[in-house]
Amino acid sequence: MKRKKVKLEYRTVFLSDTHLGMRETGIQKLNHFLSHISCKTLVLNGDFIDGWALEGSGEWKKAHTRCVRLILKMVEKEKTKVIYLRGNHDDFLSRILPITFDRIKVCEKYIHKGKERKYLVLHGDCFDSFSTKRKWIARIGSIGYNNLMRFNRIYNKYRKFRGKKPFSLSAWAKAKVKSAVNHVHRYEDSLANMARKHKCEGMICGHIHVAADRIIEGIHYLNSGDWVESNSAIVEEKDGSLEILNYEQFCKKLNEHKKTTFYPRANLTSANKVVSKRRKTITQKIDSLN
Ligand SMILES: [Mn+2]
Repeated sequence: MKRKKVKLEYRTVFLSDTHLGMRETGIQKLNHFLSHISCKTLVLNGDFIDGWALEGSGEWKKAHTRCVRLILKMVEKEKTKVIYLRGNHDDFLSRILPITFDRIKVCEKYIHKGKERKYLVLHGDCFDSFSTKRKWIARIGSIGYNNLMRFNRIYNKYRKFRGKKPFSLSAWAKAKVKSAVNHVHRYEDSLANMARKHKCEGMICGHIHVAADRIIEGIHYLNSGDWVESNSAIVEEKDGSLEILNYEQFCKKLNEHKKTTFYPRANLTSANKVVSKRRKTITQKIDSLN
C-alpha cells in the first residue's frame, strides 16, 4: 500500500505569471507547490504559458510538461475546477475565448464569490498602458539590459563624433524609476474603478509580478505575484479568508502539517505472518526430504 501524499487543503488557489516556456522560472518550486495542495477551484490568472518567450529565446522543458500534468491530475483525480484566464504573454488564446474543456474553463475574466465579498479576477494587463497602447516598448524591455548598454556605448561613440557629451543611460533609468512608481499607482487606481463597474467589492490580479494585499478606495485589492522571482500564490481557506502564501511559508506550513497528520502505513504485521508461514512449510518439506 502506498503512503498517502500530505497535502494542504484550500477552497481556492490563485496563481499568476508562471511563464512556462521561459528559461528562468521557479518551475521546480511551483511543481513542489502544486503536488502538495488540493483545492476545489484553481485559478491560473494569466501568463501561465509564455508565448513571447517560446517565440524567442525560451525553451519548453520537461518540468513545464510536469506542471501541466500535475494540474490535469488535480482535475481528474480531485475533481478540481480550473479557470485559466488569459494574460498578455498568452494572448494567443484571445482568438478562441471563451472555451471549456471538461472542468477546465479558459476565459477573459472571472467573478469569484468569496464568503464576504465578490471579487473580479483578471490578469490586469488592460490597466497597463505600456502593454496595451505601446506593445513594442514592453517587447523591447525583454531584449535585456545588457543589449541596451551595448547600444548606449555605440550611441555615445556617435555623440563623441558629433562633438556632444556622452549620454548616461543609468541616470536616465533612475529618473524613469520615479515615473514607473507612479505608473504602478495609476494601475491600482484604475482597477478599483473596474471592480466597482462589475459590482464587486474586491479585485484579484497578476501581471505586475508584485504580490499585494490592501484596500484601495474601499476595494480589497489582491495580487498573486509571480513564479519567476517572488514565487507566491493567493489561497482561500475553508473559512473564506484570503491570504498571500509565498513558497517559504508554504514549505513551513507543509512541514507542520506533516508532523501533525497521521497517515497509516500498509499493514505489515499480516504480511509478515504470511511470509513466516511459507518459510515454515518450506523448512518442513526440506526436513522430510532429509
Ligand atoms: Mn502579464
